[in-house]
Amino acid sequence: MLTQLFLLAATVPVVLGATYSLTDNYVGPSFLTGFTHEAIADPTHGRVNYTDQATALAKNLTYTSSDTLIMRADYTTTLSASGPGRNSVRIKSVKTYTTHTVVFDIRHMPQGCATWPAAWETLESDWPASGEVDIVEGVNDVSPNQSTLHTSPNCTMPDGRTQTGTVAAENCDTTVNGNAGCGVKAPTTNSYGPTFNANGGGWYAMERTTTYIKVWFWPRNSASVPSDVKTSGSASVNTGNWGTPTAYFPNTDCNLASHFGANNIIINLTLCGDWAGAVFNSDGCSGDCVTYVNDNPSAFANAYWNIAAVRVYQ
Ligand SMILES: *[C@@H]1O[C@H](CO)[C@@H](O)[C@H](O)[C@H]1NC(C)=O
Ligand SMILES: *[C@@H]1O[C@H](CO)[C@@H](O)[C@H](O)[C@H]1NC(C)=O
Ligand SMILES: *[C@@H]1O[C@H](CO)[C@@H](O)[C@H](O)[C@H]1NC(C)=O
Ligand SMILES: *[C@@H]1O[C@H](CO)[C@@H](O)[C@H](O)[C@H]1NC(C)=O
Ligand SMILES: CC(=O)N[C@H]1CO[C@H](CO)[C@@H](O)[C@@H]1O
Repeated sequence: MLTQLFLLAATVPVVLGATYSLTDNYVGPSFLTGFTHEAIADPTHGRVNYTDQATALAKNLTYTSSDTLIMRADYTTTLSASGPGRNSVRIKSVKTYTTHTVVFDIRHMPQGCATWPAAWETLESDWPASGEVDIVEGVNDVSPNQSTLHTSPNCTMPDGRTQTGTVAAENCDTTVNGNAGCGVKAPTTNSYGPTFNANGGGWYAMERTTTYIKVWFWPRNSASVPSDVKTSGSASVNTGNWGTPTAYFPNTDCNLASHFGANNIIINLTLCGDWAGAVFNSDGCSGDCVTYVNDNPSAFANAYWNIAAVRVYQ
């Protein structure tokens, strides 16, 4: 009996979740008012020209219908080597969020050599002091497909966390390990890129409290996706029913309250740049990344996000 009790206690997550109510339901056209297009120079030095909303809509790089947001890189224009990069999109929520839960219902993410898509949260004007949570990010169609925190100093993650993913690194401090952050790799092969897309995508969710940050991923056909995640426009979610997260970032060796402030939700797609460009050849892509982007527009036909919804619960 004692053994049973002990086993039971040992398998229950240390911190259970909570119930949250829907506060922002970004679907279709509401992305055009709830998010801004950031026509900025890519801070990660990608071969892109981030377009403003008017340009993105006029060129159909951003497209919405009642239940769909499409955002893509241009896939018809051959670029001049001396001109700007390939037109692409980067959007940022108008609102900022502190403690909250967010669900991304994604049907397709950008794929192809040179692509570097990311769905993440930060406050650009106060980075890294306000923290950064990369919910899904990868390059050139390959792993790590990981979830990562990037913070100011004195924030590390402990061994032995209750999570399904595998640890890539434990120090979240941007000033160490070349800003690799403390990442956890998703265990499922269909969590990123072509396999994610072939499977109809799925749901990424992130819960941020003052004591932990958790990230979950469920493939589209998963038998274990919670009903409140699966239901479009679900009025509330109970993260306590969501099971073991893919990534669990507790506050045991990191004061999350002091390392994370109000963050925007950001979705971007760059090409080449500091990460995708640096590992282009070792990821199985041929030639020079920038030349590839300039000369091969049709290679970017599948470099698009198709997002059903981003739902924020507080
Ligand atoms: C680059 O983006 C800017 C801002 O949206 C836009 O005005 C410009 O036309 C784009 N460049 C090209 C070559 O399309
Ligand atoms: C714009 O893009 C959407 C989504 O990819 C597509 O369905 C639509 O046909 C495109 N419109 C034009 C005018 O090309
Ligand atoms: C995602 O990462 C896992 C390892 O954590 C790996 O097995 C899988 O192949 C990766 N998926 C893709 C599409 O790269
Ligand atoms: C580092 O964080 C711990 C809590 O995780 C705190 O007790 C300690 O004072 C912090 N040290 C510094 C130098 O900020
Ligand atoms: C995919 C991509 O462009 N990701 C980057 C978006 O921009 C921020 C910085 O502004 C980077 O940290 C991301 O890696």
